[in-house]
Amino acid sequence: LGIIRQLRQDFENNKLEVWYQPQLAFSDMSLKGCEALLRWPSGQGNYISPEIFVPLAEDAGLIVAIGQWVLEQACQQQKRLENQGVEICIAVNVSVPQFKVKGYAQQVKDTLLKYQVKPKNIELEVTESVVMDELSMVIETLQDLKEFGIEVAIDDFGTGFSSLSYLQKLPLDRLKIDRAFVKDLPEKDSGAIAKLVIALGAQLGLKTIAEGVETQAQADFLKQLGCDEVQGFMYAKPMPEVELIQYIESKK
Ligand code: G
Ligand code: G
Ligand code: MN
Ligand code: NA
Repeated sequence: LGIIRQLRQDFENNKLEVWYQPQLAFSDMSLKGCEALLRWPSGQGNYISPEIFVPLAEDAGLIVAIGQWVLEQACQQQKRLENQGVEICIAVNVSVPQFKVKGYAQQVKDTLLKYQVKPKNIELEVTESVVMDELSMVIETLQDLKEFGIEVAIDDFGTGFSSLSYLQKLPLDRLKIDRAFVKDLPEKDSGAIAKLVIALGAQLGLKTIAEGVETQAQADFLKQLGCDEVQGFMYAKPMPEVELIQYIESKK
């Protein structure tokens, strides 16, 4: 079976999973949100990496349906947690083909309304490739969603090939510092880049979140530069819902 046929079949048979990775405030290490991350089980507790199958699903157009399903899962998860007294924002990754669907903004709004999720509690993560693809269309869609109250983050910031000019055109709330710039901290060159991105965020009135933080030295460096939030294996790995609830309980 081709990998796409298998993916489509598993998606239709409800075999895909959404895991959640906590995002914490540097100020008090409180839980601010979670990033929703797709997981495709391949048997015996193994998973095929989204880095492999997401690009294939994008090419096959399958990401449109899967992406909508992830959003619905995230909305339901957000609501379940809120009903248990834990109000956090869930971030969802959005691919280029999803933006190209006519009426995408309305579809997102309808989904949030369906699950009665407050727009500020859902964040869309877009990469520079989304922005590069069709800037004016993306700006319009994001502005529409921003007016509705949804949060918008730039993912993998600094790793694409776009100019910085889009930063003033997009209705952004957060910059996500890619783990490529976190990995070698506090080494000199990555230190300079992390410092620049955090300062840029502050100047533009955007929050900054560092991804891929694995060591205390990296965390200390980022915190001291004024980075707002952190997401990384040092704090918590992506986990299924049951474990997320245990994690939240253990933090109380
Ligand atoms: O979970 P992991 O860090 O292995 O994810 C690798 C990449 O897969 C992420 O950088 C992200 O861009 C992508 N990814 C994970 N889940 C989703 C999803 O629901 N939609 C899209 N478009 N990409 C995702
Ligand atoms: O590109 P995007 O930000 O969407 O991807 C998030 C990916 O980063 C997820 O696949 C997640 O598993 C991974 N990730 C999150 N924290 C860490 C970390 O501390 N170290 C490493 N190596 N990967 C991480
Ligand atoms: Mn992401
Ligand atoms: Na990233």
